[in-house]
Amino acid sequence: MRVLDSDLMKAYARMATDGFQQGWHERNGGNLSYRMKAEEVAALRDDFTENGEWRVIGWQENDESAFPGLAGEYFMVSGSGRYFRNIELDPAANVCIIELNERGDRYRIVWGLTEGGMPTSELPTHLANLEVLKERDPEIRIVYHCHPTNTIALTFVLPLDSRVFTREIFEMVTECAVVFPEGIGIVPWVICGGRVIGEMTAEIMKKQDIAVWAHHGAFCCGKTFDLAFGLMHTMEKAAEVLVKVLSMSPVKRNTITPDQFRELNEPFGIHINESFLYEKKDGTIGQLPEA
Ligand code: 2HA
Ligand code: ZN
Repeated sequence: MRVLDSDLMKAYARMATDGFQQGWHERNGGNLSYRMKAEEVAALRDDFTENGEWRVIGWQENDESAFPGLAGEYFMVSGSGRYFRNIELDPAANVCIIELNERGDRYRIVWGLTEGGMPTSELPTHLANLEVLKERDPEIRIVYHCHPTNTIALTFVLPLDSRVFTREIFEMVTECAVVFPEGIGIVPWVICGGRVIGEMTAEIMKKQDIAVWAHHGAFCCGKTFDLAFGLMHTMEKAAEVLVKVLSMSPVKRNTITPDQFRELNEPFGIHINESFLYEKKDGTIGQLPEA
């Protein structure tokens, strides 16, 4: 089967368009990776070229990295400098499939990027995350990075603290605590494309499904494109509500209380991490938990 005719390519391209239409992918912003299933590789293999050059997987610092937990796997990833708004129009020019070698320290392009180029500048960060996630749950295959406006805006006014950021987002839309009960991890501003930010994000992904990069964007993971997109969409919706609330008042008159959050656990079959359900002294938005 041709990659262009596959359900995988269609789902990938649809997600790119959905993200672009949300306004999360200005210019070449954002990147998307998918760890392919063995049966997808088998079905599409005839469409691959296997004479591509093996290349090192380098962070911006030009050091080499290895992802042995992903050795021999195939990934669909966006191209460096490519625009999400063009992916659905011409997937083969803007996306590629890469193969990792048996040590997980070299990759080669087996499909796509027909006009030349490289996988996303965040490739090592995606692989670092996908490696941690595969270990956490082999069904988690997607890592998605975008620039969601309201979430980014909040990184200028909320404390860059996972507990506070998560709690304020949780309070905005009931659904959030149900969809990501382990909350949001926060990475302070660090240069993107490098090892430090990549490893900080992967550390968060050991337990949490979303990492916000202060003054830049967010990373999330998922088992399917629907789940990964829905996760980002849910957080960003709550962030939009919070931006609106903050534009009216620095204080909430009414909100969801810790005990009300706890009421969600049983009916929804979740366990909201208690570290987010600290007592607050008043309705001031962004207050830190009492020491
Ligand atoms: O250019 O968003 O973080 C893609 C990015 C880098
Ligand atoms: Zn970015």
